[in-house]
Amino acid sequence: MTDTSSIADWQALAAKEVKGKDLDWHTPEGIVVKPLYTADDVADLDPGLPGFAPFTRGVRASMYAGRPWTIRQYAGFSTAEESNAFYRRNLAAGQKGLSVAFDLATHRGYDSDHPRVTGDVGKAGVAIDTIDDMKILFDGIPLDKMSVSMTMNGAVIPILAFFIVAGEEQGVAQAELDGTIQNDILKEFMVRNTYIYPPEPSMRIISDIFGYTSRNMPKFNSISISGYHMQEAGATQLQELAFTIADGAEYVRYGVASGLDIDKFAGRLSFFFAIGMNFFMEIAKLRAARVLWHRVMTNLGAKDERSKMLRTHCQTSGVSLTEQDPYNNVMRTTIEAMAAMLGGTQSLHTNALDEAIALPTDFSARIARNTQIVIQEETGMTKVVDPLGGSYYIEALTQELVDKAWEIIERIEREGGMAKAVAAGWPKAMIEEAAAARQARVDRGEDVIVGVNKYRLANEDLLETLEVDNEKVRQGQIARIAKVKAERDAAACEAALQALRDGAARPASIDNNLLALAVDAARARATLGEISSAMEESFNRYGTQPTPVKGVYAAPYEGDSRWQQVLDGVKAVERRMGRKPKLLVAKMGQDGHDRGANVIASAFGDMGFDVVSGPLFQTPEETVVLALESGVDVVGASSLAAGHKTLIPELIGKLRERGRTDIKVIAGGVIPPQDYDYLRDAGVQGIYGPGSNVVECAADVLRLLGHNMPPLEEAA
Ligand code: MLC
Ligand code: 5AD
Repeated sequence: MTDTSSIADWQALAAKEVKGKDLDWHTPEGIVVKPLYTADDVADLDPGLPGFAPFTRGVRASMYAGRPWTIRQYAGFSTAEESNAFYRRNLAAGQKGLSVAFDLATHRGYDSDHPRVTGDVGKAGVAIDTIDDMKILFDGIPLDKMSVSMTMNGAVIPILAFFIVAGEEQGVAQAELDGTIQNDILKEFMVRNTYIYPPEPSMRIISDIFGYTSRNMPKFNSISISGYHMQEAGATQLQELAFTIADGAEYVRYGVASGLDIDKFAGRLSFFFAIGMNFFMEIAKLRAARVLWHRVMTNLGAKDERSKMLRTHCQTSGVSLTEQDPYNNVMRTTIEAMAAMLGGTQSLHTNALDEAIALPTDFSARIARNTQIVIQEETGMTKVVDPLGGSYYIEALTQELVDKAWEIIERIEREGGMAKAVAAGWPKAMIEEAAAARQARVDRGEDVIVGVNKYRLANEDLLETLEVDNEKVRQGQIARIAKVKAERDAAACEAALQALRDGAARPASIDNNLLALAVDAARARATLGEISSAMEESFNRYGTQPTPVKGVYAAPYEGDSRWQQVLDGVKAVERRMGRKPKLLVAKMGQDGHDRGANVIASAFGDMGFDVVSGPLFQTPEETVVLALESGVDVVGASSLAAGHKTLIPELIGKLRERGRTDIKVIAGGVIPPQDYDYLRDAGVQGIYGPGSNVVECAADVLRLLGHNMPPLEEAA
């Protein structure tokens, strides 16, 4: 044992070595990480044993020594045929579980022939309109043997119904279906934005799914309570942890309130976390999550140990990957994958190196998958359970995260639970503040990103990326919808849809379960759009107005000369125009990724621009109307779901039709460099990909507005 005097000796020696420099690390979580941890830091900590409560060291006694985590790569694009072929190639090459990514039209409950989704069909995932698409998606993949995760939250009722009926028509009983449905709406309202209905009916849908699956699908995980998207939206790991556990507690309360016995459904709740670059913090986060869930479930009255066991999927962080020097992403993903496994995940997706600009190709998917296979099969890392257990640092950090997250969870509980907190908006605001602060640290070079704000290459090679011809996919989908509609028994289908409409209009009960009614509609060949609208008649469609945070981006720039130059530039333009320069931050199509748009709106607001934050899910026409009504000088279109080549040219066309070529259009987000010329030819005057410095973007915009803005080099 180290005694106190020897720690004092160490402090003296270390201080001498670094000439008094402060070695404490103040993390965004508000944790002060010390340069050394010793036995003193863990004197009263006992992490127990793996497989035993509170499961700090893992939910299974043998963990990966008994069975490695599931290599489960999230994928989907274009048509069901193409995605099915991709899945089969990946399974043959060592992937172990499936994970379906749907396109945004599907997420939002629209069939591919709907006028609002022309830019989205088949783009960010696979287009699914009918049970026929779902059957093709799993053609040759036996649903009683393969566990399938489906990331679906908005259109969760039709998708799960299609899945059940696809199994049925393969000859697989519901009781044999193994997999997970994401079904986590609270985080959609907070960060991911693929909701359809308002919160209250959305929560009813979740309870209905808990009820149905606990009665009919005992092997199926009825929810994947997700922190992943919070971290992607900018949350600190502590926020991700606390909000996710609080979400879980809320779902359990709703399930119990709907009449379910807690131990009848809680064992099939699962979780999903992001794993970013703060290696040890991520490992500690997964361990802390298990401890917290055990505590929460004990407090909620669960008796069965399986109800208190936090089982989780993890995905390496998309937002940590870069467009610049993209091979660095392979290293980043490897580090993150190791954190996920050392934290004890049950299932893992490793991101592809082209993450920042496109969906994976066969090549990039292979490298991503092999990252996990190499760890599992070449390194011996799976042979020992929780190899970091007992590390002074890991155990102390785990405890600190437990304590700090518990404070946040208690605040949420005091205020009536997560649904209320989400409605009040403060968790979202906290995450947006963290996102703006992080962007400022990156733009100022305080948080290093290799190849972006340090060691940047003078010339970048082009990566070959996956391109989906969404017009072709859309036409194919429209033809299949027409075929299904022509061949079905129209009266039977209408009767099933009417039963669903009636069911949505009446309160939930064991005999009035929306999923059961939708399964009947799926059997009768109703489309996804029809099933969604049948419920929408009673539930309505939900929308919100973005409210960017103020002052957070600006704060660290106080006294910075380049910052001042931009502020002066904005003032000069303001003097010339007689008003502030005005920017519309536009989100078109069904793309709900709004971190970038919100950060831009906050930062430009802080720099003195008059900013209009457009609502989500606009058509190009609606965006033009808003731009004209608001009298903006610049429209900045933020696109992260590959709709840019369809939606932005349409926007420019509509501005031209109205003779408003004076309004500048710029674009930002996930846009492959291969598409830059196409967009410039269409009239886009500035393109800002991931890794762009926001202050320099503003400098560019000032130039577009005719201000003589000096380049960065002349700032000082
Ligand atoms: C595991 N098992 C063991 C064992 N380890 N048995 C004996 N000894 C051991 N050591 C058993 C388990 O108990 C289980 O059986 C079976 O093996 C499978 O193991 P698992 O650990 O449950 O793994 P898995 O089936 O992969 O399930 C993992 C999960 C699940 C519970 C986390 O929910 C899941 O797969 N989630 C994936 C979610 C996902 O892919 N999401 C993508 C989101 S992408 P039994 O009988 O006990 O079940 C996204 C991006 C976006 O969201 O925004 O679009
Ligand atoms: N295929 C593969 N990965 C995807 N992601 C999103 N959509 C797809 C898809 N269709 C991944 C990216 C993204 C995260 C949310 O999921 O890594 O950042």
